[in-house]
This record gives sequence, structure tokens and C-alpha cells, in this order.
Amino acid sequence: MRNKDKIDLYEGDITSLNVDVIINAANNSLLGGGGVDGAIHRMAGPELLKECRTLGGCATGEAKITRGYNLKARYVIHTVGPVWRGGGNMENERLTNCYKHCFELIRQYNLKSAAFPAISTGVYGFPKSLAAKIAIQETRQALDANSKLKKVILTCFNPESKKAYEEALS
Ligand code: AR6
Repeated sequence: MRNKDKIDLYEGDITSLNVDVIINAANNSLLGGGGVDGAIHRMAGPELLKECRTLGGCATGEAKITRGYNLKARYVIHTVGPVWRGGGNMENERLTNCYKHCFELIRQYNLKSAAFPAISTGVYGFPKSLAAKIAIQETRQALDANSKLKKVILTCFNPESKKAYEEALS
């Protein structure tokens, strides 16, 4: 299977997906929030927050893994994207690091399928087209480096995200 065919775009709620791991766009506390973070915690149930409390938070650009509890996904990787502050504050590098650290955990845990939200592009205000380019670039690199990874789903929760991913893929 070509790597191109291992990337899917999915319009909808990431919490419904039956994959080995879903990625959460969290904040430094890892204690929940709004957006996709809120949706994941609601669907996973209170045990997820209990495990998150043991992790001691997470630095921007880093990632930590937990179980998925009531989600269909076996695991959740929590990563913290940068807040967009105009582009001169290492935002690109930090978002790139989020993807790199998530794919590193995916490799360590031998996971075959993963679904990502458009990290940082909601409340954190990262431009969607730039974020999509970074997501696609890092996904392609990870697929090249890890033959055990068979499917990466990029979820587009709004039409602008879908357009951004389609442009970045072409
Ligand atoms: N499934 C897939 N994507 C979703 C879902 C969902 N259920 N809900 C929202 N999105 P955001 P951020 C999309 O704001 O910008 C939280 O409060 C959304 O449309 O969730 O990284 C955290 O605790 C957007 O495209 O995350 C942090 O404090 C993308 O997910 C802060 O928000 C990311 O939007 C993180 O901000």
C-alpha cells in the first residue's frame, strides 16, 4: 500500500473513531478543557481525568499517552499545541514537535492506526492552512519511517479545515 493511501480525511467527531489511538489537543494542565479536549474527556469518562492527574501536566510541543477508557480507541495521546501569537514565537516548530512526539509514541507502542484533530487551530488560533501543511508533512515522514503504521486519519471538524488539508495534500 502506498503511503498516500494511508492518509484519510474524515469530517466528523474524532471520539467516534475506531482506531488504536486518538490524539487530544490538550492544554498544559492535561486536566481537560473545551473543544476536542472536552469531547474526548466526555466520551472517555472520568477515569481518563483520573489518569491525567497522575501525569504532572505536559509542556507545549510534548505528548503523553493514556488509556482510552470508554472510547473505542485503546489509547489517547495528549499533546499541547502552541497558542498562535503572530508566528514569531516558534509556533511552527512547536506544532511540528507535537506531531513528531505523537508519532514517536505511536511507534513505541506499535500502534497501527491513529486519528488526529487539527491541533492548535481552534481556541489556540493557529492558521488552518499552515497547520495543515505541517500535519501532512509530519504524517508523510512518519509513514515513511514506520511501516507498522497503516492508517492516519486527519479529522476536519469544519469546512475550512477540510479545504486546508485538501490543499496541503495536493
Ligand atoms: N472532533 C474532531 N475535531 C474537533 C472536535 C471533535 N469532537 N471538537 C473540536 N474539534 P480546539 P486547540 C476541532 O479548540 O486550538 C481546549 O480547551 C476544532 O474545530 O479543540 O489546540 C484545550 O483544553 C479545531 O479544528 O484545540 C486547550 O485549552 C481543532 O479540533 C485548547 O482548547 C482544535 O480545536 C486547545 O486549543
